[in-house]
Amino acid sequence: MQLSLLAANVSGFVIDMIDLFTAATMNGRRAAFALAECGLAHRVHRLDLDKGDQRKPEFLAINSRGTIPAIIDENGPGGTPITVTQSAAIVLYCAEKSGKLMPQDPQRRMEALDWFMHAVTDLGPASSALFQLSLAPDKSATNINHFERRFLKHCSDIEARLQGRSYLAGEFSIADLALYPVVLARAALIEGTAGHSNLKGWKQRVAAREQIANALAANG
Ligand SMILES: N[C@@H](CCC(=O)N[C@@H](CS)C(=O)NCC(=O)O)C(=O)O
Repeated sequence: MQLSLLAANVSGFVIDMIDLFTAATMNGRRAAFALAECGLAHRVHRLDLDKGDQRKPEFLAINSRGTIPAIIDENGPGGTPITVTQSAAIVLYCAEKSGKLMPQDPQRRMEALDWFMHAVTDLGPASSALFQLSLAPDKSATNINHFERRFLKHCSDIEARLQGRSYLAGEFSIADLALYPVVLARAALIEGTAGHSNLKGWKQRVAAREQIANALAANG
């Protein structure tokens, strides 16, 4: 990990540049996709989690919890620097800063927030539980089956919501952005499960979005 200059300065003009500290994980991708979809200029600092970059003093000075993602925006609210260290908060920060990803219509806006929370507080933790089980010394088939069924129950709710809709709030929003990295992380489980055709179609639509595809190709 290399911490470079936090604000680029060309011919006296400060470029509005955000520093992203990330890795190719569900939460890291969420932040990378948000910056890309919102068209916010950013520099990527990749951390090697296996080598423990997240526990190095220079990164702990950015996020004392020692987890990615984190962003530093030297040109934060009121022109003052800000650090944001939760993937969902980074999505909201990018949406607010850019005016993108949040529907203008009040009804749709609330729906976007509702499904955003579903992705972040229901599907995300269910996926993380499966990840933790894969690391556990005792890989109990009963436990894995329990959490897979829990994850797929949430997928069924998404499936119903996508009936007759291209995106969760009718237009591409924070909700789809937050959900996509979770679906990527559990792609094998979803693809290996019969049905869920709305969800599988949605996954293809999101994958085809230029900014998402570019961010995935660049950052993994
Ligand atoms: N709630 C946080 C979770 C962040 C998190 O757990 N990040 C993981 C990677 S996805 C991490 O940095 N793990 C390294 C570690 O815990 O040592 C978020 O959504 O950003």
